[in-house]
Amino acid sequence: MPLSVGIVGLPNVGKSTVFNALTAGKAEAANYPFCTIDPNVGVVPVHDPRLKRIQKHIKTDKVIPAIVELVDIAGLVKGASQGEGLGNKFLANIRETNAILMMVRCFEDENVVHVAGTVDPIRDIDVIELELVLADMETAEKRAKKALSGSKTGNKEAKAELALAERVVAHLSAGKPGRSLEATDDEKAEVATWNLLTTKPVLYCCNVGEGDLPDGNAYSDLVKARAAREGAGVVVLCGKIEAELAECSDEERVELLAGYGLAEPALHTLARECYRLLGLQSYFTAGEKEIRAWTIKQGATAPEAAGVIHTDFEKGFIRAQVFSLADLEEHGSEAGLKAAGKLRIEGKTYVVQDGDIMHFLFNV
Ligand SMILES: Nc1nc2c(ncn2[C@@H]2O[C@H](COP(=O)(O)OP(=O)(O)O)[C@@H](O)[C@H]2O)c(=O)[nH]1
Ligand SMILES: [Mg+2]
Repeated sequence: MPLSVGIVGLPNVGKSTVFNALTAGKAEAANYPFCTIDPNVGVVPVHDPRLKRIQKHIKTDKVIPAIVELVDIAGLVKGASQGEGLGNKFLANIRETNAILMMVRCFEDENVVHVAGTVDPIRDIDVIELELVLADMETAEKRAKKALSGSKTGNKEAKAELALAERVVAHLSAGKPGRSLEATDDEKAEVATWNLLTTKPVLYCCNVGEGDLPDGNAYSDLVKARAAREGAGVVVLCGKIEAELAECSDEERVELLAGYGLAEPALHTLARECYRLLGLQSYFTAGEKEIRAWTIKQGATAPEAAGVIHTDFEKGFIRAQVFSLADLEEHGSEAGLKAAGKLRIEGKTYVVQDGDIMHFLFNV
């Protein structure tokens, strides 16, 4: 199961607009056999400028980017945790994802109804967060109840879990999300197994008006300030324009982007940020047949990285040959790298760095 990001927000904030624009690049993602059929689940290529830079020095037939999986979750409304507007079902959909992309309406448009009547991104974030907190309280209270019966028999572990669950309930009762709970690493690992909604990492996406690019507006500034306090990331985009950019030809795109003062579609940034939000990073393989980005967890070792290509590569791992993009650019080719002593040999304990270019040696 690939890790996925759920797009969460009030109705009519631009979730589906952005989801559809993101998944419009189907041709590229079609390389992937697990490309999903569900209309609410999409596979999005992670545009990585490093792939083009590698291609400048290593001629290849095809370039395959990494992908990230996104889920378009139906809009939540106030009362969702009590079942309002199919809320329970939508909260269950969020539970199946690994991170949350919180879409926030920062555009004025009298033709697009706002469920609360006015544009107010901070209030909207609070409404959504409260529903997630309430759903988590139910989960944590159930945990506490279960641990309570276990602790009555004198079970030490159950006692510890009861204390932890009670702390989590108190924290949530104060309206705070689970991710801001102060706890030891062990406690956090325990809470992670409860699969709370508010411990999932969050990225804010401000959907601003066409005239507000590239920097956003007063509304998105409020979201940025909040995100900074929480240590969360923010991407500013205009859903309407991104939808246009996804549809048009390459030449038109260049012109449109320049007109709005954008270096690239904001969706490229968004996909990269989602990837990072999931704790993922890429290493590359590069040869005549293909240059490809492979997805690993941050902190993965060389054999684990090899295992992403094929389990046999992990089982029979002998060593890896590694070089960096910077060194490739300096020395121009693998032969040049070799002559300069820049082809490193790494063993089983090597922790792969984001952007490493690797060959694996293995036996089966
Ligand atoms: N003016 C404007 N309208 C937008 C923008 N993004 C989405 N909309 C409109 O807002 C409405 C709701 O969008 P949708 O993506 O379906 O919202 P969802 O309910 O969050 O999935 C649609 O009529 C969109 O055309 C935007 O950036 N600017
Ligand atoms: Mg929608």
